[in-house]
Amino acid sequence: MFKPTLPLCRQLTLGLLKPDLCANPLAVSQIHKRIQEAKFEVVESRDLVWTKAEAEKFYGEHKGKFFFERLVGYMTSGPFQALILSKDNAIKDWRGLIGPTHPVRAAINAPDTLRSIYGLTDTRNSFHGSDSDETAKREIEIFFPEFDVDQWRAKETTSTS
Ligand code: IDP
Ligand code: MG
Repeated sequence: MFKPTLPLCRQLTLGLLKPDLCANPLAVSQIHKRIQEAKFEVVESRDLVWTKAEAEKFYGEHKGKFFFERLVGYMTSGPFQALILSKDNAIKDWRGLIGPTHPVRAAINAPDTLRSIYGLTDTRNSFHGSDSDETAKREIEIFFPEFDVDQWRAKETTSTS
């Protein structure tokens, strides 16, 4: 029998508060306030430090680019925070809240965004956000191996249909 299903709206994304930001506890608490105001639910949160190999693996798609070594050095420079965030359209909304990759461009084109306010340079841009459902699942499972993304999505679909 045909069973109509509503489109899945509530999404998960993986956010990172990068090491430059986490060196400043006041900034971290300001960010969490912005996260709350933007109606994201923080599903899981974890503070960690990366090895060089972990950073190289996560950013494997950028291997060979001129900024790769700098990026790996930055991401291994100190503790940072990984967040599973949930909201309708979480992927697009989180990337919207953090803003364009390059903080100087963000300051010109999207001055209210977090990278515009907190980002330091093209590399040290303070935030990460997944760019698709597939990437979100892969990235969440890197930081939260015990979190079952498929199960969460199945439950969300059932409860909204
Ligand atoms: P995104 O983080 O906005 O998705 P990506 O292109 O995936 O941007 O780049 C990953 C990370 O690499 C950025 O967040 C930033 O830290 C760094 N990066 C990207 N482009 C540049 C650049 O042109 N110069 C220096 N660092 C860069
Ligand atoms: Mg990216």
